[in-house]
Amino acid sequence: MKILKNSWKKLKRDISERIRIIKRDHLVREYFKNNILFLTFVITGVLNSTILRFLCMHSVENYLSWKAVLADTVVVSMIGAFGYLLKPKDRFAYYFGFCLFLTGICMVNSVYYTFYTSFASVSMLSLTQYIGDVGDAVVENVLQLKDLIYVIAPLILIGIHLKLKKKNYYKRVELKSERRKRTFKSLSVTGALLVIFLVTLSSLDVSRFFKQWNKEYIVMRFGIYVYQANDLVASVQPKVNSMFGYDKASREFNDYFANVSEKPEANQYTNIFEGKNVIVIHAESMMTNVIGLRFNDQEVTPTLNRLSQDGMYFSNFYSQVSVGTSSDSELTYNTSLMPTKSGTAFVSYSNREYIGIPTLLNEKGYYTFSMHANNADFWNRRAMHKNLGYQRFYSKVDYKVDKENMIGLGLSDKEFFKQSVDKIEKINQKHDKWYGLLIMLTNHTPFSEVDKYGEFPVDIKETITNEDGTTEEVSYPYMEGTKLGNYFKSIHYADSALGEFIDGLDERGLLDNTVFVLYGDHDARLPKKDYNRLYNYNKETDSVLEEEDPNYRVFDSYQYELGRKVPFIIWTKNMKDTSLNFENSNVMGMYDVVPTLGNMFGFYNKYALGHDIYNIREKNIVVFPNGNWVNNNLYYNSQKAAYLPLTETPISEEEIAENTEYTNKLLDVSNNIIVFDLLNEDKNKELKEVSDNK
Ligand code: GP9
Ligand code: MN
Repeated sequence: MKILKNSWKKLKRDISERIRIIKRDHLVREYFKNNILFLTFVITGVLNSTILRFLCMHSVENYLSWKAVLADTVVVSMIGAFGYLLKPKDRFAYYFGFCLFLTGICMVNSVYYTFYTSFASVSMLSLTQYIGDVGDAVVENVLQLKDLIYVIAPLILIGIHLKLKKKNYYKRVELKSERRKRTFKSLSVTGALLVIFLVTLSSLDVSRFFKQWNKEYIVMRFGIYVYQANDLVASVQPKVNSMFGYDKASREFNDYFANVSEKPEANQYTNIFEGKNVIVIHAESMMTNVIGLRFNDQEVTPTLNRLSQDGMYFSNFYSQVSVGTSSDSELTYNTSLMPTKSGTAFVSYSNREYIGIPTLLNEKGYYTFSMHANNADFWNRRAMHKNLGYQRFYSKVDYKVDKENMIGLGLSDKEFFKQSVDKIEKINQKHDKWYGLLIMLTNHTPFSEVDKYGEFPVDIKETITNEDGTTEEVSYPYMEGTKLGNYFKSIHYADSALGEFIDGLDERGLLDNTVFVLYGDHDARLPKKDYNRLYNYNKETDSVLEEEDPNYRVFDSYQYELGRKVPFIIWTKNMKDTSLNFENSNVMGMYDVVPTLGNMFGFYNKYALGHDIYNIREKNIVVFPNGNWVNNNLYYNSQKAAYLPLTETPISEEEIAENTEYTNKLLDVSNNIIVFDLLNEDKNKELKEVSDNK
């Protein structure tokens, strides 16, 4: 009896389960039937974006990136949800219009990517030279079949539309309340997907989204539609920023430069390098604190040590970057202007007028070029290098990039330099005087490809003698396995690449009449706790010394800020033991490079914000984009309104107030120069006439 009862129960359960499934399937089918237009719109929109990633980025990881698929789904279904607010008869026009728009985005980007290995930007359309370039590109290649594949979306939508028309779908009557309900339901699902998307974002995703220097990354994680919307906002922002306040900005600008001389002030270094060729190294994430550092008696950076010992070495030199990192340091190095307060000069303000070192050297008969074996559109360099005056920008397409030669972001520095020597040799044969900037890449965060950097142990090795007289080698982990330790391995690689480059140039006689300049572009943003381990390692316990320990070295936030110094070196082959071979330890910033080098090479930019270090000497001050500043006496933190004295010299309240005011003024003037395009004489003449006539 009991068995019978149980079997009956089981049967009942099975039957109800089946009914539920049938019901559910029915519901699903119903849903598909009732929402076929919306779903077609969403699926084809997501499909197009996926095809675009597939055709452009050729890697499974990229085109099947679920984050991008999710983001695309959110965007397209959000647009789609509002279609339900319309009466059924008007719905097709709505979906079709948006479908064409989204298809257009995919097509334009597909064509653009073929030419520029990057995604399109709305801001580029405001650059006339770009319209020319892109226009030509489109005309020449309009027949590429792959760019037409995206029309599949509107075609499918038309197909579905015709079917629905036959079935009288559009004649249905839907009450306003029902339409609202359907919109709300679709938006709720979209909202849930959005939440899932947002919570899965990493901090790297978020930071790259806002910085916008790596468009491929944004497309890979956020999809093409979010990328384009993000790009649109970023393109409009500079226009909004420059809409108000021109008169005040222009007045302050004129006041600021009123007493600046039209000619440079001469000193003992004036024109010492006039007419010489120049090689400038933009050393990615190279910091001063590696100079002289050793592990197990091996130098971390033998090349850098040699250059700093045999050349003119500025040991108290700071980079002044903001969120634009590499590009900000290129801006300040070339123009002596500070990074902008919002956005980045390279990405948001590339159509402004700049006075760059290359432009000034072009005027002196130099041939100028830049080299970076990475995507030309990273940090919008294609446009900005041209704007700064580089006559030729050698980018990834000019290099042979094989899988075996890749480390981290792209072509390894060793291979980059090797191929660059050939190019420089050709340039040297063709041009009398030349100036070239080479941007390194391998020593880039996260410094994780340690197996590719070559052997460089950062442990502590010791030989101990046992009681029986035998010896054995012991090792304490020390910096092994830490990010800072990996950084040392990476910088050791970059340094050896640099060494090979110098040797390569020398072998071809390219150093004989050349001045070699090197700057670290910014610090490597390494964890404070790793520095603490570097300076306070207790090998007995394999941990950090207690703060009470007499050997404990304080490494607080001030030490961290001061430790962000980067090297700046001017070196020539025969400088060793001459009057130019010395260390200058006055505080100096990237913005002092234009006036300092200008004096040596005989060019001048009246609108430089820094100073020739040989005129200002120990009175110099370096301001940072966040309002902090440092001079030889103290480091001032503007957020905390606190400072760290660096010498015994007494510090007065007035000195702090004066320097803080100077910093704020300088940052304002610099920002206004870029936002209001104040170095553009033609434009400003026009604006002045308009305001005079008011
Ligand atoms: C990109 C490279 C790195 O091409 O210069 O830029 P960063 O991340 O240092 O700004
Ligand atoms: Mn950089």
